Amino acid sequence: MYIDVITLFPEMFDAVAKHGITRRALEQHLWSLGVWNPRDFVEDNYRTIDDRPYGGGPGMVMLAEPLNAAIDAALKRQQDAGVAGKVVYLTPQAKPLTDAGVRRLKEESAGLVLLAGRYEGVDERLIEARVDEEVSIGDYVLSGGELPAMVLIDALVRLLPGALNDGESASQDSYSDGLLDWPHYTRPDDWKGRKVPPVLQSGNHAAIEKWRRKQALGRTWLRRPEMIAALTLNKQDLKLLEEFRQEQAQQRQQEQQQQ
Ligand code: 6GU
Repeated sequence: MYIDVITLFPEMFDAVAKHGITRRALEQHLWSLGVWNPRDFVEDNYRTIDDRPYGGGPGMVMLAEPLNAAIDAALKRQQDAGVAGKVVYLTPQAKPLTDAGVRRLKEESAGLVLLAGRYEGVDERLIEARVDEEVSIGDYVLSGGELPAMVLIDALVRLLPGALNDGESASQDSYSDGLLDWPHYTRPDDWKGRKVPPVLQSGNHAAIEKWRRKQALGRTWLRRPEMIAALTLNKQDLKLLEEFRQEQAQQRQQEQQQQ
């Protein structure tokens, strides 16, 4: 996958290029990263990339032309590699990204040009003329599109075949099946009086699998009921969820008796 980013802060992208799973995938050539600073596409001595908004008001607006030239350079890198890039603008004025949205972006295009804005925004005419899609990462405001672009990059790269090793990919499956993950434990088996659930040390793999499924269903029901409502659970899952509810009610009773 070809990813190019238009940003006034190219060094920020060291976070994905030089660390962790995204770095390893970059070294394996599963993806490539180009970073373009619109300032490098400005002729004037001050290298101006923004100006005051027409109509007045606070803040500054990014100029269309330096962004336009940077997008051209980014698309040329992708076209030279035989990839038709799609231009994505990271902005809080869009629908928030979902697991399905990340998978769709990955399938739709082998090339993405991510436009990370700063200040109050980008001249609307640049968006009309050059942007194919707008993406937000959630309903809160950040100071720029760089962190959202890196969130999108991380989510995309994890999906590329070979990016995760066997141990890493198991945990990934659990969100794509529409459920939250089950709880995890490691040594010691008693930490400050808190014990590991005995079933996990039983060696009974069927029982462990059943316990994990029950916990995933129960957690999702407790924390994200709307996710459970979106699923059609089979008989076995319905039974597990019912067991979880009963165990949970028992635990609450016990806690009340202790008080
Ligand atoms: Cl994509 N950009 C900014 N500036 N803030 C955000 C966002 C994007 N998504 C959520 N908040």
